Amino acid sequence: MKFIDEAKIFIQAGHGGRGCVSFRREKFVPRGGPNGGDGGKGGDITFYASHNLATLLDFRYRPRHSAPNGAKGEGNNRTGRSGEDVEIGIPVGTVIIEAESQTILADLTRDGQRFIAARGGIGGKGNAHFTSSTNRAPHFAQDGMPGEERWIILELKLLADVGIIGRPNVGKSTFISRVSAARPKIADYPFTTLVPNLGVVSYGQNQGFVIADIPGLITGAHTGAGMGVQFLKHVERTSILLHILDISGEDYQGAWDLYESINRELGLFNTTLMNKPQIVAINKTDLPVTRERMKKDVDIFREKGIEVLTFSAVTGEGLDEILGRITKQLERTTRTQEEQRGEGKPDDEKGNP
Ligand SMILES: Nc1nc2c(ncn2[C@@H]2O[C@H](COP(=O)(O)OP(=O)(O)OP(=O)(O)O)[C@@H](O)[C@H]2O)c(=O)[nH]1
Ligand SMILES: [Mg+2]
Repeated sequence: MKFIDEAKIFIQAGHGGRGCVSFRREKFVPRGGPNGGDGGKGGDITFYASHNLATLLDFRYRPRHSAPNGAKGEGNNRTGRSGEDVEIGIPVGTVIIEAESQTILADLTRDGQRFIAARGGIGGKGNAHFTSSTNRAPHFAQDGMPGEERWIILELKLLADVGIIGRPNVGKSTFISRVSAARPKIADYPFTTLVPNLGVVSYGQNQGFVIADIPGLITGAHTGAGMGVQFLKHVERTSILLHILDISGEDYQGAWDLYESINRELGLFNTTLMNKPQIVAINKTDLPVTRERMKKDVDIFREKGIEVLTFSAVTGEGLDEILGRITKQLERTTRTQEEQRGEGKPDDEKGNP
């Protein structure tokens, strides 16, 4: 299945039906009163988030969606039938943006969450509404109101706890395949991963967490080099980043260099990404060249106050420690978020007098 994370579509809700002009006709009643019913309401266009959907691909094939109009009112005070609402499924994590103003209308982050994106017009009133002391037989009725219409942009941003970043070929996909059931393509060339992959990791007694593996980044990615930075939006919502380094390459100039060049790209894309806590880890410790170089690299990072983990996604060495570290960091982040919201501890434990 092709992964599409952006789509521009046009939505048109149904128009309200016209009200009816009609008069009662009964035997022996020469001039009956007005009995024209109201028009029916036009159908709404509603989006709902579903865990069963993973891509916005369908919208590329079908960029226009409209809901039916309400039916005209009828005689005998009968209201016209309402146009049926149209319900459109989108993947959980999709942001709905109004194209013209670029305002975010909704962000559907929970399964089943709904948003009415275009409201159907209400039906016009029939002539039965318009009798007055001076006009007992009104010959007019209202038109229905037009349904709302607008261009909107759907933008899918995956929901994961941890985002893996790094240059191509460092072993991001190998890592996720070792710690979760995700089975992305792995190969000995850059840009093997072309779309993000999600993996669910169960670790310890906790409920586990979700990891996102995205295509590799290179210097100049923010200007479109390589796969560009478009996929970074999928790690925007993660709590932490796992930054994987590979120091076994021939063009190796020290791990700090590699680390900084990726962080620069992050910052140029979006500064909030740069401020996310990062767990830094050097992969491929099974290779002699990596083992040879890593001690110095680890020391350089330590001098700058950053602790670097080392692991081998192939042999599994060091993986457990990484998962433990991620779990701890996630707990810490959750706690901070709760504290910021003033949840968690009761008042008397907060150190208040
Ligand atoms: N020796 C060794 N090779 C590894 C290790 N982890 C990954 N590799 C190899 O490195 C190459 C790249 O691995 P991937 O997992 O595809 O790398 P990636 O970071 O996902 O690459 P892109 O998707 O292109 O960004 C593959 O040939 C892997 O077999 C490791 O721990 N040791
Ligand atoms: Mg990959």
